[in-house]
Amino acid sequence: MADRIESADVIVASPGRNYVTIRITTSDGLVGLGDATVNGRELAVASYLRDHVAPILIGRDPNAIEDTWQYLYRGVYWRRGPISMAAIGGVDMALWDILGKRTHQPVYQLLGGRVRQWLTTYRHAFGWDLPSLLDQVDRHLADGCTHVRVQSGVPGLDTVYGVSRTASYEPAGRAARPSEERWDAERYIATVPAVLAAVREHVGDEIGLLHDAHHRLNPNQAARLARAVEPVGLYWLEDVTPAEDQAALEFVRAHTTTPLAIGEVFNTVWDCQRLIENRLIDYIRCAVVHAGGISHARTIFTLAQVHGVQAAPHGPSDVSPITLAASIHLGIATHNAAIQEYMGYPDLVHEAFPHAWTFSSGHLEPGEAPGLGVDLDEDVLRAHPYTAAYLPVARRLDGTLTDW
Ligand code: CS2
Ligand code: MG
Repeated sequence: MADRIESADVIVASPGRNYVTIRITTSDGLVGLGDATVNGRELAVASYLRDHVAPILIGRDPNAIEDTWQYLYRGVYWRRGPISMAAIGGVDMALWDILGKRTHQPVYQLLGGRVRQWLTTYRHAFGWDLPSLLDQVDRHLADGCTHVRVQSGVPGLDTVYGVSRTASYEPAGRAARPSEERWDAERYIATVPAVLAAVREHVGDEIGLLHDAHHRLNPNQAARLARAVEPVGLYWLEDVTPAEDQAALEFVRAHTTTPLAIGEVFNTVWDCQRLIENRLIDYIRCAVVHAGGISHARTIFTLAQVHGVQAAPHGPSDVSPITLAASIHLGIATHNAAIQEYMGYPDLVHEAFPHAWTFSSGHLEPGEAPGLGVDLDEDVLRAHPYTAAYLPVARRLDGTLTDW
């Protein structure tokens, strides 16, 4: 009898931070892994998978990757959104992983083979003040990086997106409720251009500098910031406005030549079709896990290629090393993949998810292991159970709720 999906189990654990993993096993003993982590809503995805997806996967053909994607997307009627698309993303990654193991091929080969030898990456540098920020920038450059994302403190604000008072940055606080932060866009806009200019002065013109506005500006504020940083020559300015307001980027695009990137909160090609087809952005940033897996991220990146938009998959520490592996395999085989975000992981995460992919001298490489090349250390995962953690909520100085 042809092989069938025999079991699908969901592992929620917290080796340093919460991750959701789906493990699919076939009747001929192959095991595939997929990441289904949604930062701050992990249990929702775990339930979606355990209660509604795993039972209907049993008995299906593990080789029918596209049919399974359509079965889980169109077959559910209530479609799109981060929870369902991360669940589908996890299943999709696991099935590609299985196919690679069955054919003894790394996934990038199943996707058409290499278009490049390695993936250029960008790392995160942050600092409350300029000296501490430049110190982090210098460390990444010394490590061989050619692109660095730069986030700084803002005078008068106790918290700012992307900046930590410790050496590492994890936005999801372990607590039963989200923390609350105060935000002021005008103070931020008044601060950032000078910081970015100082970093440009420090690193010279050859280094790619990126900055993430994290969905916090209105269209006019976004256009003002994008224009103010034009002399810096950014590689990109990310998430200048709330992503669901695609029309906002028409306004911003009309006022600046600063390259624009967006997409980490998008879950399907229909969320960004207008942005891509009208060339309102230069980089589409969907995360493989949150955009329905390798199969659908490839759809998005292919549409982007048609319209001259480049792919730059989201790669924060709150997607697991399985998503990063999938991103690297997809990026190595995708012509318009420009750069891969690599925030890095604490040692415990690398221990929990042993992986064939490697990072060195600013480059990511997939390795040659069959499938995605990631495994699970179940002892480490068992020793670090899920702990409730939530992304912060942001309010303006007058208390109005705003975008974090
Ligand atoms: C950020 C993310 O890396 C990025 O570009 O926007 O780290 C984002 O803040 C987190 O994924 C939220 O969980
Ligand atoms: Mg971002």
